[in-house]
Amino acid sequence: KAGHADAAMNVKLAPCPRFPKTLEGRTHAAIDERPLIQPARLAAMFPEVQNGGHHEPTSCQSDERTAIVIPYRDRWDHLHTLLPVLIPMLMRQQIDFTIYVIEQDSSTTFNKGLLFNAAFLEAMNMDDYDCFILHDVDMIPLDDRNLYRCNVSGPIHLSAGTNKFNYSVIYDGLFGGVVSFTREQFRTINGASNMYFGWGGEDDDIRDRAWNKGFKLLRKPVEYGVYDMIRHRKFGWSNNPERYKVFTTRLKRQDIDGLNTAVYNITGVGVFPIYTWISVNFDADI
Ligand code: BGN
Repeated sequence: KAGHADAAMNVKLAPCPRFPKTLEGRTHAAIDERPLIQPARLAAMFPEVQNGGHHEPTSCQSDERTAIVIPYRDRWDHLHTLLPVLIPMLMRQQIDFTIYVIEQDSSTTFNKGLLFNAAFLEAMNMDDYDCFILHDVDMIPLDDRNLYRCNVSGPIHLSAGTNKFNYSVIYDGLFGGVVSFTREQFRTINGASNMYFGWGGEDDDIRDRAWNKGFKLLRKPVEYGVYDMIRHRKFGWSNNPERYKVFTTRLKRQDIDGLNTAVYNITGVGVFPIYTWISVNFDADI
């Protein structure tokens, strides 16, 4: 009996190292060299990735379960340019991850905050995650030293530098692009505001929710917190003119507008080989 216990102990995996040896550092591929790879081929390229877009390290025990949340509408090319970079990077980083594409399936103006809330609630229904990476679909990570992990002292802004802003932090409060929240942080801040329709402001709002609840705001160094943003066809076409007005009352609304008031309809769930796809709409009278 004791022998069996010993054998069982031996197969128990060691904790994953803080800095995996599999990291490669900064990539030098140019943005227009990045191919769009359709899902069937992606699935064939990464047979280790399980249904729903799940993978966990096989050589060590990860201490964090991570949901990658990608808000989406009508950006097939962006999504399938991001994934061929993101999936192998997360595997090199030895992250225990599941990829969620959260699609706004309605013609109402895009609402990223509400998509974040819906994805958080639905992902937590499907499984238990410790860490959420909120990831714009057009942000291609350039350096795998930018570990996709959470930190208990505060949410992390991972996309410090992008090509669009010459790889520098354009203003100190910048908090958009790619950010991470622990499950508890996201719950404590009551998630994101549901009130930003269209481009701009929702990221400044979620940043202020975090400091308002006493979290430190962390940022990766631009040495490796770097991304290429895929060029949009018509950049800024749906700038939200109302955003300044909504922003003014953000802290008063924090506890009454967010995760606890997110209203959406699920119109489809697909557990595909490389991602879990959840479609929602925010249409009236639901
Ligand atoms: C800011 C936007 C951010 C955006 C960055 C970078 C606003 C403030 C509205 C109250 N903020 O100006 O949302 O991520 O630019 O493009 O518009």
